[in-house]
Amino acid sequence: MELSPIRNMQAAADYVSQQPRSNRVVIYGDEDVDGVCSVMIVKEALGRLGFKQIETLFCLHETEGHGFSLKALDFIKDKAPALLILVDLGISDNKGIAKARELGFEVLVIDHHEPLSPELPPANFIINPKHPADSYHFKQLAAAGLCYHFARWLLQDDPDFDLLDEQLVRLAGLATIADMMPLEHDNMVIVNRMMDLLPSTSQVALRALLDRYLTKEKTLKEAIHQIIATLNASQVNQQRQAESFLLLTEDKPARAVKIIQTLESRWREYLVLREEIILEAQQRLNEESLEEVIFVGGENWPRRVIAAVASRLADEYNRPAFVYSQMAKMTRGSVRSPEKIDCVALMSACSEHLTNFGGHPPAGGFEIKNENLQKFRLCLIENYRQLYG
Ligand SMILES: [Mn+2]
Repeated sequence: MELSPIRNMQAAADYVSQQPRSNRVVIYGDEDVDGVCSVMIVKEALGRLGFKQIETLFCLHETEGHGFSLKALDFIKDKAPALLILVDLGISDNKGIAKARELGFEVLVIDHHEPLSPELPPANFIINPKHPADSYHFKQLAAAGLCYHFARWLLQDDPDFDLLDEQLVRLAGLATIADMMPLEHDNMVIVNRMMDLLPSTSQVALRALLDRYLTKEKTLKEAIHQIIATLNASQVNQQRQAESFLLLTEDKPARAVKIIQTLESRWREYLVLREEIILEAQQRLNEESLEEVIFVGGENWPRRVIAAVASRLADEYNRPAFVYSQMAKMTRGSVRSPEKIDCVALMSACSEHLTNFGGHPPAGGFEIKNENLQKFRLCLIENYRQLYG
């Protein structure tokens, strides 16, 4: 595979390579599988380069939403001066990044989300194919795919890179599937290599997961989806450590199996909860006349199920589904839309009502003050008619 020509890959890799190895590095990532794999890839690469002080932390979705918030910065501010690497988030976190620079962090953003405003955050380097100045032809890499390419830049002179390369591409491939990125171009190369290399892995957690899921009746693809489902049941604790990260970095098989069992039992609880909420949503939709855009939610609908509920409703009713969880003042929601309908475009057209939003054409998320919910709903319907009616 060639070194990726994505903008800033080389410049950022040169910059990192020139840092004294005793410098502190903080890697901060999203809590989902893509974020966790991204953190792992960057951590492995920097460790291989000889960095001694690497800390890894994750975003608390449930309470802070997506991104690098001022609260997150508060948590890490004592670690400055340091190199702060934000992965799978950061591209729209102008405030948090500006403040981090003031506090003495040098900031590298490796993100694949669409920038929400034309003004980009004041990071030292931004790697994001969706950056307006990036001319790379393929924009749909997962964050872990970007991190993998970055690792290749960092370790291009390492004579023993091959073994590590296999380890990293497995993570990048899993993340690409978990993030539902289109399986074409670079993604296809990464995912095909992962499929070839996964069954032979000796990495403790992946080995334990495969031993459980890759049974005689199951295809490799099915086993991979089960691995991702288990990893997705992970939570982040108050120290901002993600269980899935602890699992994937565990080197004792018995302990890995214990973490897997915890995640599996949480996954089963999650499935029950998800079906309850889907049923409630369907009942409500069937009582009312169906609109072009599904907009449904509830007070304290658990945030971790709403993305899956949106996905089910979008499939079943074949229209964009906005599903939300309403809290005291704020509401957070997830969107899924059928093929050819761009949910980010719909939200952009109504962004005046939102406090935050983001995502890709088929899947996204939003954050809104409760008082604007109905205005947002009407705006979505109106714009849907204009764009797709
Ligand atoms: Mn991602």
